[in-house]
Amino acid sequence: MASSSSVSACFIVSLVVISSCLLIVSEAKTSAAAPIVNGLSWTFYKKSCPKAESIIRTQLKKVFKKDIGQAAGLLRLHFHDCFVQGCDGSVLLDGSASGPSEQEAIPNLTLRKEAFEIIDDLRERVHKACGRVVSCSDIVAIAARDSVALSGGPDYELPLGRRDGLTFATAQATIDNLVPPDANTTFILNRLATKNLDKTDAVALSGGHTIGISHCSSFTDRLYPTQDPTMDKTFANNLKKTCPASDTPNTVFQDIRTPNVFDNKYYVDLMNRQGLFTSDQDLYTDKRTRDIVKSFAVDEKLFFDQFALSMIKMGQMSVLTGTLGEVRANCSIRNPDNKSYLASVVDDEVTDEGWSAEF
Ligand code: HEM
Ligand SMILES: *[C@@H]1O[C@H](CO)[C@@H](O)[C@H](O)[C@H]1NC(C)=O
Ligand SMILES: *[C@@H]1O[C@H](CO)[C@@H](O)[C@H](O)[C@H]1NC(C)=O
Ligand SMILES: *[C@@H]1O[C@H](CO)[C@@H](O)[C@H](O)[C@H]1NC(C)=O
Ligand SMILES: CC(=O)N[C@H]1CO[C@H](CO)[C@@H](O)[C@@H]1O
Repeated sequence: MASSSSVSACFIVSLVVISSCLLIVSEAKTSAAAPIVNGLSWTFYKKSCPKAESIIRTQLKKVFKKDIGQAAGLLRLHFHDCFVQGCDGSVLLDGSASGPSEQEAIPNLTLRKEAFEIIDDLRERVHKACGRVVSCSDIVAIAARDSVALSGGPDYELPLGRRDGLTFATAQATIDNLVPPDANTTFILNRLATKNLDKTDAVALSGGHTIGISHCSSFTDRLYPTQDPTMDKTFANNLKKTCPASDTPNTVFQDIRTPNVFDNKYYVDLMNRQGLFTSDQDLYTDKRTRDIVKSFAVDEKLFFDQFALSMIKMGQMSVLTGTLGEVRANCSIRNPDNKSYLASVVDDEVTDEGWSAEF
């Protein structure tokens, strides 16, 4: 961890000159980035599951070697989890007899099935190593970070310690909290403002569309019956070939330049009027966000640094910490109120003293 190694560097230096120690400490905080909410910590699993992050990364390297497309699915899963009811793993919960869940809402119908399977497989691996200590919501956050890093994007430390929610979000809450692809910039900025995300966050986070795919139905409103005049004509004609009708079950890449690489080409696409959704292209059309798009298109490092900051911010929205929520034994269902069930799935969670010592 950046923070712990810089603390020891500080100790050694402080024997010599105290002023350079202070300098190192403040630099370390900047590089660890972003303020963090109460209850999360940069070193949360240091004692209880020190290998958690390396187990996840090692496994995801194998998964992506077979199919790099899964990285996009995992990144999007974290976004959906956080926007609806906070980053509490609610997106993973199966619906129940009591009504439709987040999973059954329209936007979720295009979440990849494999993403859910990968998350629960990671959970099983981590719980085998450490017991039921690491939450599903943290695993989703780590997997999203690793998806970005292993696709060529920025790598960054994550504050951890999220707990899993006890309730799934309704299908209506999902629609009310996510952003539809036909949204304009006003809609996006207003909705993100309700989550304390500003226009720079909006433009940076939309850069997640530098990887992954989309189904025809998500953008054919820009092709039929009338073609969106803000869309490049050659680009539109190619989309029409793949999507001759809005219900064609085909998919296209979101970033035509480098579809599987996490880079800043998404913004170059926008400047060439090759953004796939209205929500993408309007960020370049709208005066309030246009210069941010341009700045990311010409400076990849600027985008990477901002993306990491915005992801850390998004990843802390309405998190449950401390004794709130639980650590699920199965990411798809909340823990049954049954001690022998929990004992039968995995070792029991470490004692309260065990994890509270992490703060
Ligand atoms: C501004 C709001 C956003 C809108 C309107 C939006 C909309 C969409 C839509 C409609 C799709 C395609 C679904 C399909 O047809 O298969 C999609 C895919 C995707 N989105 Fe977003 N999204 C937004 C923000 C984000 C954010 C913040 C991230 C992550 C940081 C993200 C990451 C992704 C990824 C990686 C995919 C590809 C998924 C895959 O290949 O399975 N999106 N998004
Ligand atoms: C943006 O979309 C909203 C509806 O969501 C609409 O009322 C508004 O007129 C649109 N603004 C512009 C500038 O197109
Ligand atoms: C988790 O729960 C789901 C839903 O009940 C079930 O289908 C699945 O087999 C469970 N997974 C494990 C690893 O027990
Ligand atoms: C508790 O879990 C055990 C082990 O899975 C199961 O055999 C038992 O039926 C469960 N009891 C209740 C009351 O759900
Ligand atoms: C990818 C995924 O899990 N999607 C779910 C969305 O909701 C439907 C209906 O419940 C589920 O069957 C899907 O599995």
